[in-house]
Amino acid sequence: MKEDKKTGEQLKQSIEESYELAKTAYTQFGVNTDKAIRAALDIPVSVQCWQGDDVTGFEGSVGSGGGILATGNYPGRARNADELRADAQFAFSLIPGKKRFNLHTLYAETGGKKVSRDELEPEHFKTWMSWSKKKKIPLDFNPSFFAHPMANTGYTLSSDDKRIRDFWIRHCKASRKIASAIGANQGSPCVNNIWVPDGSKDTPADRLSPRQRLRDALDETIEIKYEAKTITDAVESKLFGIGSEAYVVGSHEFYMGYASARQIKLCLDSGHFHPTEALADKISAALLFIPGLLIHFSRGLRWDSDHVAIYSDELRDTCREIARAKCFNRIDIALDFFDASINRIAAWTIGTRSLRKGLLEALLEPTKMLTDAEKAGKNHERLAIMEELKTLPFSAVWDKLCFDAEVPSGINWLYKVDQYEKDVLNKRK
Ligand code: RNT
Ligand code: ZN
Repeated sequence: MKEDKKTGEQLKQSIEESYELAKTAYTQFGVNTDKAIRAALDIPVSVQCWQGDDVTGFEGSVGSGGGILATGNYPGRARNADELRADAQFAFSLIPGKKRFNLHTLYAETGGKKVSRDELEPEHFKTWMSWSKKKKIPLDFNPSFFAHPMANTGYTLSSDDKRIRDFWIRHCKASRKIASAIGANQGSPCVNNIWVPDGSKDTPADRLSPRQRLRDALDETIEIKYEAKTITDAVESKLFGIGSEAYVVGSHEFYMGYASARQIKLCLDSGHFHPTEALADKISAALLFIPGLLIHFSRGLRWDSDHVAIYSDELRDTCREIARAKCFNRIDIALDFFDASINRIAAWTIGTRSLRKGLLEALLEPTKMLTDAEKAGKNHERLAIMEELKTLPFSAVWDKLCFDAEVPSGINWLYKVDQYEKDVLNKRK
């Protein structure tokens, strides 16, 4: 493979030419590609900070724990906040469309001082907040219930030890306070997503009590009210984790019920279900009963392995369902993967570009044509159109989107990552 050495003018011309042909092809299906490009660029995607440093954070801890695990040893991991910000900014220059940056409390900057997780304050995120303002990248947030001595029993908010439970309740409260301060600072709600690893390696005898405790602990936390324009609360379910193979307290049914009863958002992570279960089918059902969803695009390989999101059928189906629901205002879109075995900036770029591709493709769907065929009982027509859509000149529209967003089209971004690896990452020892 060779780098495309076209000059700016030549590149522009070839992109525009192919795009004109593509536009005509889509017109046959009544689709306005210009409109779809603008809409796709306008959807914020929350990029997970933890791909940049293998979920390590700045507390000086060694591993993620809590059932999650970044495997691999590719050189160049960001070792501190400045490196993480620089890497993210570089990745953002290769990724089209609106972006947010998703932090964990692990990424607090305490100036070398040890601050207990239940004592964290908004001030420990002030550098993040000013960076976010300056770069116009809004932030999202997560309390961190893992990689901590108080999480060693495998139970946090649902622990039967009141001392442990109260510690994590205080942590969760601190996290919401910080998220709300971030939201006020950036003038848009900060999504605070609660995921707890709590569960059991082997078959428990009592499945109920931890769930009652989790419900009550969450209630105690969300009882503190913040203005809706500063914070969005979400809860994330899971099927199993490493060390919680037999039982996870915060299962899908638990959080579906909880989010619906308390009218908060539900986080669906594409790696958190049985392998043949897909998020696409859950969206329309869940949206009937809860105010909105947070989606973690990930990729499970055999298990919740957190591989880099790719332009898979599953991702594309999920994007289509979001677009069909016409509920972009009720669905927060985020990424959640961490692969330490490949260049981490490439990982961010591949995952986020693939998701944006999925969103663009979804917005290029002539949905009404499909539902009309369905209503008329012509399911062969529905299937025929769906099949034709798959081979329309999508890549020409994608290249045009990248061009409009002033990021590299095609594979050209890869050469920039190579250069950054040589100039910056390889110098980190
Ligand atoms: C874990 C959850 C959770 C984490 C991040 C780091 O299984 O998916 O979202 O990946 O909070
Ligand atoms: Zn997740």
